[in-house]
Amino acid sequence: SSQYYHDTNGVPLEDGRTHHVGVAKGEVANRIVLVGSSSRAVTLCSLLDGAPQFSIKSHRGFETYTGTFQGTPVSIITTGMGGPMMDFAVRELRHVVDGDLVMVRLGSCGGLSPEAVPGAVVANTPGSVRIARNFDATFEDESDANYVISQRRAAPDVALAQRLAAELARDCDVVYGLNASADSFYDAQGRVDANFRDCNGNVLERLRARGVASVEMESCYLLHLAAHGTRIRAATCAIVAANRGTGAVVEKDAFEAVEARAGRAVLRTVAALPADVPPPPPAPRET
Ligand code: R1P
Ligand code: URA
Repeated sequence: SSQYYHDTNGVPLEDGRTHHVGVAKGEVANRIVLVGSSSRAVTLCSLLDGAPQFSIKSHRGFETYTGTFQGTPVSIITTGMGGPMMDFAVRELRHVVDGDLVMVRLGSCGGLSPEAVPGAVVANTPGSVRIARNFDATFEDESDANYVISQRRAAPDVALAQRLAAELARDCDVVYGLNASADSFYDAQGRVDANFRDCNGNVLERLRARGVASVEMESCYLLHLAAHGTRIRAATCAIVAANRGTGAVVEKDAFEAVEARAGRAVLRTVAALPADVPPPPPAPRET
């Protein structure tokens, strides 16, 4: 038919494909690695058994690659940047995959703790909080009201997060730490830009006081949706691009080498976890 899409009050489909991620049933494996960038997806695809059997790029910039890793079907999917993009990915992928879903994000992040040095990988075993610009604040001074940090943290699937941390530790410099997902790369991550009145001078120290080791933009959304979704097990980790305390930035070659090592660890993690085993009984998934 000529309708733009069907099911506007649910998950809109056009010709069986989700409207934004652009995938249909049968095209996505139930073990998924989520990455921010195309280049990281290319690196991970090079670690598969061969060229992906299926790939598609959506008109909204999502890329999906489905193949096998050591014989197990996996999908590598780019989310782009930000919470709303992760929201599209998690919801639309859940819609087209039957049964248990295992989702691991391999991101990049800023390091807040001294241990989170450039090139290290932060395994978010404690999960993630969220920090966001407060549109009800006046931004007249450096008030804590300017940025809202969630009191609750979104926790990962315990078994998956532990497996991920163990696999990463085989090949990478791993830090175990709480993440904060910000609604911007800039103001909510304490960056300074003279062109905007962000009044964010205390943001990083507030995050450190909460025990935050890393800051990026999507993990909290994935973990929170998984914890409130149907049969979704999720965990996250991110490669430190720069330490915000020292200002040290990773070398490009070193970053790409860690993407490959961490990528293999993440693929081993999703492939190894028995997806058809139910998650542990209702332990608190948020505290
Ligand atoms: C910002 O540079 C981007 O890098 C981080 C942030 O979460 C944000 O998406 O992750 P990715 O490298 O996975 O995109
Ligand atoms: N991604 C982020 O969101 N922040 C950083 O500092 C680095 C990567």
